[in-house]
Amino acid sequence: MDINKLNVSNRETVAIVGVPFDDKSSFMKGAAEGPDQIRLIMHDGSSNYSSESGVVLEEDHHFVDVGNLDVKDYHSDISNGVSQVLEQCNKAIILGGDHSIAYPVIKAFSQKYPDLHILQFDAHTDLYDEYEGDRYSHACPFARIMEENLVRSLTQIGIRVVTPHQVEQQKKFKVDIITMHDWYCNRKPSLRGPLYISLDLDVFDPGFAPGVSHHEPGGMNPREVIELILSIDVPLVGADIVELNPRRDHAGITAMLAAKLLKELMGKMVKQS
Ligand SMILES: [Mn+2]
Repeated sequence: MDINKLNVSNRETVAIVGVPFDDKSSFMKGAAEGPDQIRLIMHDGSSNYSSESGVVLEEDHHFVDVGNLDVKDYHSDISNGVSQVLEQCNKAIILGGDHSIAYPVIKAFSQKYPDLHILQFDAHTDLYDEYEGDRYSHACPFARIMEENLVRSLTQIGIRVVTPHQVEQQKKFKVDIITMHDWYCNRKPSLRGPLYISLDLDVFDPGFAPGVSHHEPGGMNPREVIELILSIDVPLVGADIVELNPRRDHAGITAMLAAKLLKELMGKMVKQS
């Protein structure tokens, strides 16, 4: 990471930070290759930098990519790295990496934004108290976030895998879950700000996003998520895009979707500033 790149006068510039980390993936490795793959496809010349919110994104003006964090210690390196970034600017988007990074990332955000609300797009709740003996597995980050009271509320959308243990955790932490079925029946999230979006690419149907480690059929389509991003009417201060596994992708289809979402999230942030 090159923090000096953030030497910009405008604190509303959006920082992009990569976290190439998949040590906490339970099933398959590869998500560590996600950040660089998203950059590669975003800048390959096949598309431009316009977003559907009407903002044409300019690098080093609207956004600055500070590169990747060097992660040796899962907790301190990620959390301190993101804190450093948030000292320089007000908004950041983190490219994962597996979903375990959300815990140290959101810890850093919560120090800057004590009233943070989270909207999590995911097939899974990631609320396990522990998974295969690891309390920091990518199946657990939102249990850690909620038990440490890091945020004011957690809303999950797209959920389609729920175990009895997770139902208990949902009740304990008062998580608002909009299952895929609820969404299909037109239940919409009520959003509050400052808002942080945690976007696990497995929220999408595997037909749209095969490049993830856990395929869960019956998911969202890209249009639905883009429309939801466009409809946000509360301050959006941060986001992550996680679980891209380039080893499972086909023709870069999932990486391109991740790059598109990155542009839409940046477009929304820039438009609000
Ligand atoms: Mn997931």
